[in-house]
Amino acid sequence: MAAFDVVIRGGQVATAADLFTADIGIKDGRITALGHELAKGDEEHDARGKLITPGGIDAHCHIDQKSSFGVPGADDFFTGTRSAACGGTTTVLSFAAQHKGMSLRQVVKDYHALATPKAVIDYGFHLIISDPTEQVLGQELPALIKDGYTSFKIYMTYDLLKLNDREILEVFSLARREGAFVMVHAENHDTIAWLSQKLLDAGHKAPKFHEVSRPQPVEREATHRAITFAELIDVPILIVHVSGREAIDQIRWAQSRGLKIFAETCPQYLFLSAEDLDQPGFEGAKCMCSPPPRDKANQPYVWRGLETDVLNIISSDHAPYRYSDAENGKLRGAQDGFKKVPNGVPGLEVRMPLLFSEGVGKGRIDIHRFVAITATTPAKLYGLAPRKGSVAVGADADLVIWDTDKQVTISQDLLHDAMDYTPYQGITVTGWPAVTLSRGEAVWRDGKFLGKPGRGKFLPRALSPMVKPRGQFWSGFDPNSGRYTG
Ligand code: DUC
Ligand code: ZN
Ligand code: ZN
Repeated sequence: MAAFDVVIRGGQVATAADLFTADIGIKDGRITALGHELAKGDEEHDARGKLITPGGIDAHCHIDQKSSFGVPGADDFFTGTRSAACGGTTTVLSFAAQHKGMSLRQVVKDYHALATPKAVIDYGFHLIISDPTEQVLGQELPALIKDGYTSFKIYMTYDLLKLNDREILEVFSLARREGAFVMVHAENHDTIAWLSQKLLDAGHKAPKFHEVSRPQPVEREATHRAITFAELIDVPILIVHVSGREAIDQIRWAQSRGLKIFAETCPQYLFLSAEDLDQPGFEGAKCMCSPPPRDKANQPYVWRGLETDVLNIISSDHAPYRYSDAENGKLRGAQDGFKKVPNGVPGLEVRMPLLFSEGVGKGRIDIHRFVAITATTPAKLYGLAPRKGSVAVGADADLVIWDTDKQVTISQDLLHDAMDYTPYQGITVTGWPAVTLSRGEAVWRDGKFLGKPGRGKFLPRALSPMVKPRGQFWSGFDPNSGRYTG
């Protein structure tokens, strides 16, 4: 019997810290040896002259989830995870979304039923908390955190999802007590509602007014408010899908004061701009997501934020609504205007290649930073390390062997999701995964998808050590015990 099921020979391995040439020996889905001239494996990959990175972790994607309007997304767990794998992502964290009145436990069961038979790569769930009742906060959520659902997203906007300030404080307080991690969608709801109404009253229905209705100060204010609440409660939080300089400045300010505020951005804020919302007909809807892409001058700020670790991770926020579908797609809004368009853009498959090409290839970030923001830091923040997110003995063999010279012009017909468009159509990137391995098994090789539905495993997640409170409530007051601790 061979010592290894799989050996990857002679690649140059990049981690968040190191760059070295080694053979990688894999047994039972895990890396069991890193060395030179390892014994033969049952299967061999020749990676000489090739770069190897950890498989990507996409920590924010919406798969088989309905929008808050009840509009279903285009991808199920097969097409969603297939497209992730073909673009070098080996783990997805998707959402189990509670709507008002639903039991969280039931929501989780329902999402498992969707994912179990179809997922091609490993997956976990963040919860979305939209109805923080006593039952939910007192019983269901603490029990689910113990079962490995250690993070949850809350919304400061969207009629059917948003929490008020008091509810946010309640959720933050619970997260602190249980050691869980809260992700915050930070936009000021009433301002968006007021601006949108004014725009629609004046007859401004086109997609470009989506950005006008959600300008940067709206995101800045909500980001600041979330930071303030996190400081009061003394709980680390993560601001999701940070779009631009105004919010980035708030986050940098908070971090410089020693607060544990983490932040995520997405490819749409690096590669799209508000100009893309202003296209002939209703086409601009293809680039509508929230927060919206900003002006072009904003893009370098987002790159800078990633480079300097103000922004700690990059996720796709894959929220796939087809264009040519008047009921469940972007064209829903063609009649009544931008407010009716489901928000979101696809991006699971192109996140890694876009970042590799325009980030590493163009010298905006180095290869270590690329690995950190696409895999290692999301693994650490969301309780997946050390099993996921690096190349190390004992870790799952989730790896990408890159063809660093391959030029690809992104086009929807090359992609493997269930969409009818990509907002990145026509962008040429240099570098694409030649092989994606999930627990040692090639799920993408030389342009062919090889995975099987149902092979992906659910990942219960640990509490993250990065998410420990600093130990001091504001002014030493503990709202749980009612006592001063400072
Ligand atoms: N905004 C969200 O808040 N979620 C899904 C996609 C989007 O654009
Ligand atoms: Zn969001
Ligand atoms: Zn999202």
